[in-house]
Amino acid sequence: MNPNVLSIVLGGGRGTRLFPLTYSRSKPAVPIAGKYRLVDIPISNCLNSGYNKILVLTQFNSASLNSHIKNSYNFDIFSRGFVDILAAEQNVENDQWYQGTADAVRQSMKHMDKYEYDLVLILSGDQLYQMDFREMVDFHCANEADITIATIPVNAKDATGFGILKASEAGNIESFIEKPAEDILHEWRSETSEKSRSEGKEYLASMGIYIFNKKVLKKIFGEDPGDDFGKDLIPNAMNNGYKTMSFQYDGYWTDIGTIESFYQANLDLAQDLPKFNLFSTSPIYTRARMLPPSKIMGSYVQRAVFGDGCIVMADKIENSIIGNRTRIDKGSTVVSSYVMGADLYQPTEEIMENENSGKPNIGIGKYCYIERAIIDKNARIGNNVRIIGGRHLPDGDYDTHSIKDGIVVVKKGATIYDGTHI
Ligand code: ADQ
Ligand code: ADP
Repeated sequence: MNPNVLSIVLGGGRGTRLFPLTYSRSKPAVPIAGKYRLVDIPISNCLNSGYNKILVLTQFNSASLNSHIKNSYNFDIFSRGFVDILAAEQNVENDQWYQGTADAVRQSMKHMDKYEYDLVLILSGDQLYQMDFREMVDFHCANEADITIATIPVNAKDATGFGILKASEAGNIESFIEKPAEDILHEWRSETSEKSRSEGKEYLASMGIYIFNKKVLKKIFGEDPGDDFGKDLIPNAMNNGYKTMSFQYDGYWTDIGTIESFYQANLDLAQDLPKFNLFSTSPIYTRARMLPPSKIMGSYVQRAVFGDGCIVMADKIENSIIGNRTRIDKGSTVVSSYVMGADLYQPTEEIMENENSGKPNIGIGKYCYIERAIIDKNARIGNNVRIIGGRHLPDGDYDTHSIKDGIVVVKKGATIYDGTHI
């Protein structure tokens, strides 16, 4: 069995939970792990599974996402495949944005009809995981399912944020509830594996990864006006007798839709044995940039991941991700932070000129201390700046930075002048 699969990446609504990283770019274009973009994760999983017909649905067709996709996914292996962006568009029948995940796919059906496919694989754009979708497709076909949902055991604390389901031993989903309230959660407990139970994971959550038979999806769209898969289409389809299966996944998977989860998932990559393996035989694809190697001078470095083309003279870099083209000057310390880097190198004359006039250069200046922060691209951090995130800081949004869950997020291109303390 080798069905023809069309993959759809749900690239996000406004991405408000990731604000200010999504202030000037669409969610799929948010940089992760020092050299990738969020959208590279689901796209790479598709390509590594042999599925090379991919549509990315987004509300904001930003130049940044377009240029990333165009520059990254055009080599020979895609000769019969493609990665295309479908942005919400107004037309004669519809002048609305996508109203939800199902509506985004519904509105894209007319474009999807141009392609030959048997199955639609629907993926979220804000999750970090490595999964071979062929196993899920085989499971779907072997069970002659109408719909298959990838699922994972989670604990009670996380369960209220997910679609929770109960399935038979064979994997038939018997009931489903989107984001159950805390007071009824106990009714949704499942028999999970011994290992999961020992980790307190007694609930089976939907990973928001779905396979639909093409005909079934079209039929459901005709019957159900609902806007969301989790809230409307999935529970309704089950009630209407469509065969819905649970494909249980037991690898690493995490949602990175909030600043805190995004920060944690990034920093985890710098640990001894990260749960997400960047050094795997299944590569994460991204744009090939032809940057020079990174240069590090006189720094104490512990648990850090560097992108390409960095120039680092810092005293200390610890537990941090340092993105492409980052420049960190003498005497500075960066701890538990994600520095995204820069889009360009400033010419040496400009750097000298700024040093003389007191304007901070792109990167981190001299004698700074940065802890528990995300520094977005092209930010200019002057000399003797102290940014120390932590629970003592209340959430807030300011000209140059935002604070969420104690994490200080310096905005893209912001200038933090010499001597500033945050
Ligand atoms: P959520 O993640 O809360 O729950 P949602 O916010 O609808 O669901 O997002 C799913 C994906 O679709 C995300 O990648 C999001 O960015 C994207 N998306 C949302 N609205 C969109 C729109 N209008 N246009 C394009 N893309 C859009 C879902 C399921 C739960 C499941 C979790 C797992 O509903 O049942 O447990 O995913 O993370
Ligand atoms: P974002 O990461 O915020 O989505 P973009 O994708 O819009 O950023 O920008 C990245 C690209 O833009 C890079 O290829 C970089 O070469 C180019 N770029 C951005 N700003 C400048 C600039 N000021 N000068 C030259 N190139 C730039």
